[in-house]
Amino acid sequence: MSIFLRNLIVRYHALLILSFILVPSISLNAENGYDLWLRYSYINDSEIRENYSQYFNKINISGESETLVVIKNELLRASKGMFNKKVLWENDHLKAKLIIVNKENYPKQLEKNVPQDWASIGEEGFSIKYVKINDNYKIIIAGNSEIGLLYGTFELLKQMQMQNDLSRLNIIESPKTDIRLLNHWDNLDRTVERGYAGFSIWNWHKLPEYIDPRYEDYARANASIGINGTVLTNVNANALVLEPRYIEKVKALADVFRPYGIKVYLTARFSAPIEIGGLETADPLDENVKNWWATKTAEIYKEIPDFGGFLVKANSEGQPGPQNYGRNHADGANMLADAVAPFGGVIMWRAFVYSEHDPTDRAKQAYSEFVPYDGQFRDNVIIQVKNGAIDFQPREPFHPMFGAMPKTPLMMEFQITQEYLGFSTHMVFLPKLYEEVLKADTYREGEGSTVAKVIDGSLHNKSITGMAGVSNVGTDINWTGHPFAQANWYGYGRLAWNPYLSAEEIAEEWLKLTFSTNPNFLDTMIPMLMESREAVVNYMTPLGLHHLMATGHHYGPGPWVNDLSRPEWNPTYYHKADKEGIGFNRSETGTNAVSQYEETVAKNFNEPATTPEKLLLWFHHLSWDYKMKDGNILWDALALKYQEGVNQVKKMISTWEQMKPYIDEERFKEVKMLLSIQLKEAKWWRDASLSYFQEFSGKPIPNGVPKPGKTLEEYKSMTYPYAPGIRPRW
Ligand code: BDP
Repeated sequence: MSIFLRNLIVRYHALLILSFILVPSISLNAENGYDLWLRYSYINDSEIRENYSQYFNKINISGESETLVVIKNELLRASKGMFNKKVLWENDHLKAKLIIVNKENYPKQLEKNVPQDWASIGEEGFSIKYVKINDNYKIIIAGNSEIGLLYGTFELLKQMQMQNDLSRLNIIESPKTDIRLLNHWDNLDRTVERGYAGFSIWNWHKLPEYIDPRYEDYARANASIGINGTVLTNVNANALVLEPRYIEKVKALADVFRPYGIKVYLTARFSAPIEIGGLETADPLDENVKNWWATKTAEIYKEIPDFGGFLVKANSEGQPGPQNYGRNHADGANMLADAVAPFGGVIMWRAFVYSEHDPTDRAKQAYSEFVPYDGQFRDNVIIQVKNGAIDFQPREPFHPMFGAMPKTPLMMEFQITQEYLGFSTHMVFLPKLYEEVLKADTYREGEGSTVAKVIDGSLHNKSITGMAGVSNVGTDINWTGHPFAQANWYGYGRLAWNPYLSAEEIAEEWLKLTFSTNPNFLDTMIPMLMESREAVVNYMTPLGLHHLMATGHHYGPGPWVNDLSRPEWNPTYYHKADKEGIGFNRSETGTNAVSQYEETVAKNFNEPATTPEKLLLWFHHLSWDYKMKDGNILWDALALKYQEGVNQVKKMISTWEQMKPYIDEERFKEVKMLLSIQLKEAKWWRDASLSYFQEFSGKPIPNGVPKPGKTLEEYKSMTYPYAPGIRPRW
C-alpha cells in the first residue's frame, strides 16, 4: 500500500474518532483569510511532512533574476509554513532533490536522463517530473521562461498543500489563452464600482513612493493561478490616469507586478484627447486625434515598456465613443490599435453596448453592432464580450456573438464581483456559472463548437485569445468580503488558464487549499458549492427571468420598477408580466433574438417545448397556466422554484453547522453570519417577487410556499440609499 493511501486511511480513522469523541477540544488557529489559497499551513502528518520537506533540503535554481528571487521567496515562505524549516540551496544539480531550471540552463546531463518536450511546454508553461537519476529521486520543474518556472513552482506547492502523492507527478501544463486578466472597476478616488469588499487596493494618493505590501501579495495570488495582466482602472474611465502624474504611479505598480509575469493595462476614455489633450474633437479619423493617442501611448511605453494596452468601453451607457463622430466601432478600435501596435500592445474593445436610441431588444444590440464588422478590426484588437447578451445575470444563455465572428478574436468577460448575485454577502460558487457558459455549444462549426473553443481560439484559429474577470478584490482583510468569494477569484483564474476545467475539480482544489483536505469536509462541501449557484438563480431569477433587481445599486428585488427614463433599465421591460402571462418573447413571433444564434440553437430556443426550462422565460412569454414538464402550471412552478432556492440556503446553513470541527472559529462564524443574511435575503426575494407577480397571475400561492409576510406596498417602499458598490456620479 502506498504511503499516500495509508495516510489517507489513517486520516479517515483519525477523523472518525475526532468527530465522535474529541470534537469539543479541537482548536484550529484563527484565520482572517488574508492568505487566500496560499496558506501553507503546517503539515501535521509527520510522514507526509518529512516526505515533502526533503525536497527543500536541496533545491537547485540556476540563474539570477527578479522572477527567480520571487520563486525563492515563495519556497522559503512555503517551507516555513508547511514544515517550519529553512530551505537549503544546492549548487550542484546532480546532488539536488528539487531542480528548477529553464531551457537555457537545462544541464546536458539532465537532457540525457530527463528529456523535455519544450514545444508542448510553451512560452508560459512548465513541466514537473518526478524522476529517478542514479538511484536518487528528484523533482524537476522545467520551463521555457522564468514565468513558466514560477507557475510550475506554484503548482508544486499546490500539490503539496493538497497533500497529493508527489511520486505521481508528471505534469505538462501551459495556458490555453494568452491574455488572462482581472478588470478592476476601480476609480481614482478609490471607490470601486460594483465592489463589495471595501475600497480599491490601489492607493493612488501614496503612489508611486509608497508601495503597499498588498500589491505584492496581490501579484503572488494572481500568478499562483496564472493571471498575467490587470486592468487597473474602471471601464467607465477617467482620462486623468493618462496624465504623467498618474503614469508614474502606474509604472510603480507595473514594476511590482513584472517579476510575477503580470502586465498592467489601463482603460482609455475615448474623449481623453479633448479632456486632457486640449483638442476639440476625439474623432478617430482626425489626424490630430491619431497623433495625440500615438504620442500618449509612446509616453506610457517609455515608462512601462511592457505595458499591455488599453481596454475601452465606448458608446455604451453614456460613455463617449466613435459613434459620437459618426464613426463605427472598428474605426475607434483600429485608431487605438495603430497607436499601441509599434509597442506590441493590444486593444480590448468591449462589446457591451446598447443604446436608448435603439428601440430593438437590448439583447440583440451588441451582435447587430459588431458582427457586420467581422474582419475589419486590426490584428491587435480583441473584442471583449460578456458571457451573456444582457448583463451578468444569475443565468443567461451564452452570448450569440460567440462563434459568430470567425475573423475577429473575441475574449470572454465574466464578472467575479457579485453585482447581481448577492454582493459579497451571498455564498455563490461562480465557476459553476462560468463552466455552463464555456461548455455551451454554439454549433457554429457543427456540433461541439463550444464557447470554450471560441475563447481558446481553436474554433477559428485565432492569433490572440483571452479572458477577463471583473475583480471582486478590495481592501477588506480577506480581499473579497465573503470568505467564499475567494473561490470565485481562484476559479476564474483557473478557467482563464484552462477553460475546459470542471467546476467540480476547481471546488475541490480550492476547498483543500483554503480550508481542509479532510475527506469528510470535502465530500460535504463540494456538493454544497456546486449547488450554491442554482440556489441564487432559484431565489432571484428562476426559469429564465432576468434583470429584476432594484435600481442603481441592484440590491434586492425590484420587479415592479417601471419609471426609469430608459425603457431597458426597467425590470418590467424584461419580465413583461401581465394578466396573460410572463416572460420576454424573443422567438420569431417576438423580437426574434433567437435568429442571432446558429440555426440548430435558434430552432431549439424558438419553441417553448425545446427551450431548456431554466431559460424558458428568457425566450418566451407564456401563460400562467402553461404546463411545465413536471405537470405543474407555470405560476406554481415559478413559486416552487423561489421556494426551492430558499430551501437550498437553509440546507447550506445546516451543512455549514456540521463543518464546525474542520474550520477555524473566525472563518466559521463569519460564514455562519453571512449565511443567515443570505437566508433572510433569499426569503425577501421570494416574497417580494411572488407578491408582485401574483397581482398579474391572480392565482393562489401553492402549497409548500409560505404566504409573503408583508404587503406588496411594503416591499415596494423598502429603500437602501447606502447599499454598496453603486456607480458614482461623475
Ligand atoms: C453593468 C454595471 C455597470 C457597468 C456596466 C459595464 O451595472 O456599473 O459600468 O455593467 O459593464 O453591469 O460597463
